[in-house]
Amino acid sequence: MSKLTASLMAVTLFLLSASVWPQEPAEEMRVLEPGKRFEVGAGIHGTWEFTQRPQIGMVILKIQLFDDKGEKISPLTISGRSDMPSMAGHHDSGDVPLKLNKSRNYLLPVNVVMPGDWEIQLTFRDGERIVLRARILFDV
Ligand SMILES: [Cu+2]
Repeated sequence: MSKLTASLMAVTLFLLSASVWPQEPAEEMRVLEPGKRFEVGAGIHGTWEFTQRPQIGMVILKIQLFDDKGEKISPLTISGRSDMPSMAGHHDSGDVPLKLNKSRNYLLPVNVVMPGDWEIQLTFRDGERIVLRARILFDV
């Protein structure tokens, strides 16, 4: 192999390994602040809110994604898993896909069965690829 071929291959491998998505260490899952936009990466940002103040019973989490022009977009799939951190596993919903409605809102019903601290772990995917893992914390 010529020196030129070898260096071209090295450059190609470097470019292939460089991702447009930020790396998100699983053990430091980012907390998404209420009412603030969060960066997903690759020109996508999002917001989240509950459709009403969280209370005992079914609450609906709504997530919206936007491009850098502020247009609402829906290129990703999102799943969410709710539980109480102080009672880990007791109310684990399992990983549930958010439903995309006609207004391009991603919706997740969360069954809040008791008062206390709650967490929703979110996974954002582009096809099969995980592009963001993050969590939402709230108290009821
Ligand atoms: Cu509990």
